[in-house]
Amino acid sequence: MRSAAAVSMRPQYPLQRVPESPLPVQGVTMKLLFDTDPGVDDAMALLFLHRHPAARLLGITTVFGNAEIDVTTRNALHLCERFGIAAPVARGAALPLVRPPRGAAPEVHGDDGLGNLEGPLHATREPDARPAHRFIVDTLREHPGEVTLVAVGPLTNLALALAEDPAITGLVHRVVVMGGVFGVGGQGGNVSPVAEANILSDPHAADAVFTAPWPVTIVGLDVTHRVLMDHACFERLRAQGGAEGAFIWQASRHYVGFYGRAVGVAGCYVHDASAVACALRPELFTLRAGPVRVVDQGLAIGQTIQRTGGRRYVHATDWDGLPDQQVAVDVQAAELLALFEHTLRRPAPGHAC
Ligand SMILES: [Ca+2]
Repeated sequence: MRSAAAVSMRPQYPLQRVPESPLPVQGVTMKLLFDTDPGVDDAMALLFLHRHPAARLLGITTVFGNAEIDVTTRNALHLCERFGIAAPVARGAALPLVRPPRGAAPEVHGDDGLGNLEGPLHATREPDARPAHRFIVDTLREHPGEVTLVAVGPLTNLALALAEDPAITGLVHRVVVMGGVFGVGGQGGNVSPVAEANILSDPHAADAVFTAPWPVTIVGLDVTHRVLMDHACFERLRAQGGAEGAFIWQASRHYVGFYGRAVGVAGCYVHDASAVACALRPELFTLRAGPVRVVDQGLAIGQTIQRTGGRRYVHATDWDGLPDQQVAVDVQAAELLALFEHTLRRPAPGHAC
């Protein structure tokens, strides 16, 4: 990985309209890349992708975040081996581009990043020889216009890929990000009053990703905090979800405990899997268009701000000339949860969720 100092934060793109991005026809396989920092909810999202019949996972790229990069990469490899996921895993960034790392989150995701599972987590497979950002560039070039890039961790790998090859903005089908919070309905952040964890972990990278001329959909806390997976759903997955469902139940015990103690909810919010759902079923979300910037210093570091309604401000021009991105402002939560559960559960004819 190149050093942070060598990375240009804002590659100079020719100003262009973000092309319309037609959705794949229903029933047609969707090619996806999954950028992730497993992470309990990352594991849930990965297994959701793995089990969905329309998803063709081309690769997994890892990033620091919920745990250190050695741990998140080991966890991705372990999940692939454990559940027969053939997609290659490419190891990504160990540190943010500019700011100091925030450190891992064992209080949320456990010391092993996967909820303190019993026993050592083995992985005999080796990662792809390429760093994650090069793997992303190569994959987008191999499948021009076809790949949906789902990113559910800090956005460092995506920013490095943009810096290395700005032309990838014209090669991706769509980018779907789990991150940020936009104050919809008074929703606040989860690591500061205004910041969400993935964005605060690398605000410079997030700003580079959101201001690049490619189609980005941002699934933030405004919607993920409306998708609450309750204890009954976890129990149904444990009983009827096969090996994946049993794993999700086991790995989520520590995570659900954190939510109960720290947030006061019974179950957990569905963060990363909501981004996967948005990639697979975007009609479940209400989106709002407008350019998005990220505060990269000071009291509000990590805050995501969208300029809405096409309004221009004479004395605030930092949003001018940037592409409209899509921010999720509402979600059909019950339908999303049903999609997740039905995808993970073994067929159980005559038994409704
Ligand atoms: Ca994550």
